[in-house]
Amino acid sequence: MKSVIFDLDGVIVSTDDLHFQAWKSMADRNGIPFDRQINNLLRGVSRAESLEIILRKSEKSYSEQQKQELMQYKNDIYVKLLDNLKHSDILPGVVELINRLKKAGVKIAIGSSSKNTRKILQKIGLETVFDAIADGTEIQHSKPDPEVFLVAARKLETKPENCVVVEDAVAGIEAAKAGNMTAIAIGDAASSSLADYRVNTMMQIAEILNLE
Ligand code: G16
Ligand code: MG
Repeated sequence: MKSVIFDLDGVIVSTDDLHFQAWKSMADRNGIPFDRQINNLLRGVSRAESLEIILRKSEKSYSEQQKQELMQYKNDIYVKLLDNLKHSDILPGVVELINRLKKAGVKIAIGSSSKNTRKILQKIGLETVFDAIADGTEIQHSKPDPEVFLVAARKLETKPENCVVVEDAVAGIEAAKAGNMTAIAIGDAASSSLADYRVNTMMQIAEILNLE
């Protein structure tokens, strides 16, 4: 029996625009060019690595302490924006797929780079639905390193080769494959040549898994 590990942002709920607004505010305040194209590079990437990508466009160099302050500034705005998230923000097909997986006895987990995972799940009303949650607070290395998915597999008490990862980020597909898992790409991640399957809808995942 396979287990399914879901990425959070971009798979269960889309917080892309909220990340954009918060980073944009930080960048504008510091005179750093930032647009949606750069925001797209941050998908699935940790907060600290996201800041490094943004600062490539800056002419100034920043100390570790200043970087911490910039991240804190961004996260304070982001967390306030998360307050508006609600159950209806869950992406199409997710609740139906989760119900079918549960009915079939398939274990499900979250594997997210976000340190705000618990808050997001709570806001959308899915905090008690998953058998395991692995997030950015528990790992040293973010995607494309497989660490977060390996933590999820360990919590599910399942071998990595029995895990199927659902991801919207290329870095996440790389992480799943580095962890010896099956990788299903949705959205942007479809451009990854490493993906085992590419889907447009959640229901296609039920077909891949042969759910009744
Ligand atoms: C998510 C987002 C990334 C974000 C990262 C860290 O990852 O896709 O854009 O930078 O979390 O978020 P936070 O600042 O809340 O810790 P995932 O893995 O859920 O797609
Ligand atoms: Mg994602």
